[in-house]
Order: sequence, then structure tokens, then C-alpha cells
Amino acid sequence: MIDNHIDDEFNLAYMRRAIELAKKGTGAVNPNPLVGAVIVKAGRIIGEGYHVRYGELHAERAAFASLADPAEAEGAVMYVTLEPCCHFGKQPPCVDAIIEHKIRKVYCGSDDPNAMVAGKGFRRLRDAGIEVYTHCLKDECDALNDIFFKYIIAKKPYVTMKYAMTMDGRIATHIGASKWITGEASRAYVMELRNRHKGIMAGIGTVLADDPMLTCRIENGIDRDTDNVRNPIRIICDSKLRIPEDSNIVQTAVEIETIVATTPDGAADTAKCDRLREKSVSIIETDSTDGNVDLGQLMDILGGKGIDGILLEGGGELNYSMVSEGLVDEACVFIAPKIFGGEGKYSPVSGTGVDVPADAHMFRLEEVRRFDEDVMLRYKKV
Ligand code: AOF
Ligand code: ZN
Repeated sequence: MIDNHIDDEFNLAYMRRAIELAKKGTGAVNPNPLVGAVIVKAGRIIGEGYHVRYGELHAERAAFASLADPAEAEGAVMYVTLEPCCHFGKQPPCVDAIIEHKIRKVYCGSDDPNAMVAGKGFRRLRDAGIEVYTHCLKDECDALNDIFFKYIIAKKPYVTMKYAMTMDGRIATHIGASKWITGEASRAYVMELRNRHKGIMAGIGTVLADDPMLTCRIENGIDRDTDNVRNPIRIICDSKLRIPEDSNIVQTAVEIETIVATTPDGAADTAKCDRLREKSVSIIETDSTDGNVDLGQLMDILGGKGIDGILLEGGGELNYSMVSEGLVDEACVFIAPKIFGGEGKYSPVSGTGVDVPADAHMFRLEEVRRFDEDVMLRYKKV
């Protein structure tokens, strides 16, 4: 049950503003959450802020820092998209700042599942006599932090599988040509997805076929005020260490963090490993039972390195392996209004496949969005 006054149009408008602010941290706060905060007094916004960059001020303290005079906060109302923290991390507890500034009332969106916070933030505020209302625009606030919510509990990356296909489900023509399937608007959105995820993952097949860069090329269409646009860490699954030393990815590894994940078999070529390392490529070796990289183990290792989200832009084999091992949390499927035909070799998800429909890997439809003549369907794992 939502309290009536949470639904008050002014409250919703202030929380929407806090959500807009939170989004400005996209690409720069990981593995922390996106958080925005607004301070309101006498029907006027007197301060606002957001978590700008990992390790820096939290949204609430950024909002206090924006006040013309800190004393103005006395008796004001704060709108914050996430439960305020109550622990010492890289930053001191936000609840202390809220109490010290004599805020009268706090509206929050999401609960913070971080075990250090998880309800204790709300309790500290209430114990200090502050009125606290939770779950104001909860769904919208929660949608900011799918990545954080998984990572803070599981310590494994949230994986978004992305692919673009034709109406007949092809990711390339029968001779393997794939540039381009979708239009510019879809491709621009993919750059936003690359910005949102700390890592981007592809298979060696994609590297050999397309020699991609896997960088984030955002020119417009995104708020660049904060200069937050950065390239994701590139992760290439390469069981046999076939990656060409003159590939675009290896050649640019000095500037853009690059990881090659391989097996004991691939790592046996120690001379190649050394040459790749000299070119700044990091090599992760996982166990292997079937000749392939152990993807579950790889996710644990990447999580341990603080990689909280991965955009999976695999070919069919890698996509299927990730899906069948239950490692895909979300799928963004772009469909272009064209038909390629052909034998069906170029499928977005291939592998062995299931035998009967009852064994299908199930997802729930979350969003249907149009990008000019393309559509994007967004699904979450059930
Ligand atoms: C907030 N407001 O803006 C953020 C919060 O190491 P630290 O100090 O940056 O703490 C990170 C944790 O604090 C993070 O895991 C999450 O629980 C919370 N993030 N909390 O009140 C913010 N970014
Ligand atoms: Zn905080």
C-alpha cells in the first residue's frame, strides 16, 4: 500500500527530478548504484545532487553541498532515489548528513539491499525523529539499478545479452555479411548500453570475423555534461587463444582495458601469453571440462574485479552457452524490418538447443520500444 500523499503530484515530480539526476552518473559510478537527491523547501527546489563518480560524494551529500547556505536545509524535505546509507565506505554515512542538516521528512524510492544498509538507513532516520516514506516511484527508481541490485548480493556481473536480427531471425546474410542490420537510432542506443555496462563480452569468432573495437562511440543523444562516457572493459572468450596479435582489440589494449579469457589449453602457449601481456592484454585462465572457458567461474572472477555489469555481444555459440548456464539476466533484442533468407547458419543464439519447447530458457517481456523502423524487445530472466 502506498500512502496517499506519496502519490501527490508534487512529490512525484520531485522524485522524477531525482531520477533524472541519478541517470547523469551512468557509466561512472559502477559498481556503486545510480542515485539522485532533491531538497525542497516551501515548494521550491533549494538543492540537488547525484552520485557523480565512484568513490566520490553520495547523492545526498552532493545535494547538501549545492545549497547556497547549509542552514537552509533545516525543516526541508529530501527526495532520494535510494535508501540513504548508514555505514562508512569510501564516503561517510548519508544518514548523518541528513540528521545534521535537520531535514524534516525524507521520501525514498528503492530499498538498498546492501547488507551494510538494508533497512538500517531508514531506521536511523526514524530514530532521529525524521518522517520517512519509502517506495515513492519504486519501480522507476529500481529500474535505475538492475546492475547494482544483482552485484551487491551475488558479487557477479549482471549480464545483458544484446543482438540485432532481421525479421527472419538472421544476424548475417548467407555469406556472413552483417553491416548493418539495424538503423542508426538502434545503434546509437547500443552505445548507451555499452556506456551503462562496465564490461563488454564477445567470443573469438566475432573477433576473427569482424575485427571489432567494441568501444563506446557516443556523439550525441546522451547527456555529456558530466563527461561520463567511457569505454567498457573488453572481455574476449578465447578457449584456444586464437586472438590475432594484430587485431584491433589487441592493438588498442594499451588505451582500453582488455581481458582475454582462456583455458589451460590456450594458456599453454606461454610465448603468446607473454606477447599479449606486453601489449597490455590481461589473461584470465579458467578451468575447462569441455574445452571451453568455464563461464560461471569467469563471472565469479570478473565480479571479484569489480565488474558489476556485462553487455554480451556474442555470436550464437557464446550467447547459447551463457543462456544455457543461466548467466544471462536480461536480453535486448533488436529487430530490423528486413529479411535475409538463407540456410539459417547465422542465428543469434545457436549451440545445441533444447529438444522440446517445455525445456526453453524462459524470459519475461519488460519493454517494447521503437527506434525508427526497428523495434527493441527487452526481456528479463524469470
Ligand atoms: C547513498 N547515496 O549516492 C550512494 C549510495 O563506498 P561508498 O561509501 O561509496 O558506499 C557505497 C555503498 O553505499 C553502495 O554499495 C550502496 O549501498 C550505497 N550507495 N548510498 O545513500 C548514494 N551511491
Ligand atoms: Zn550514502
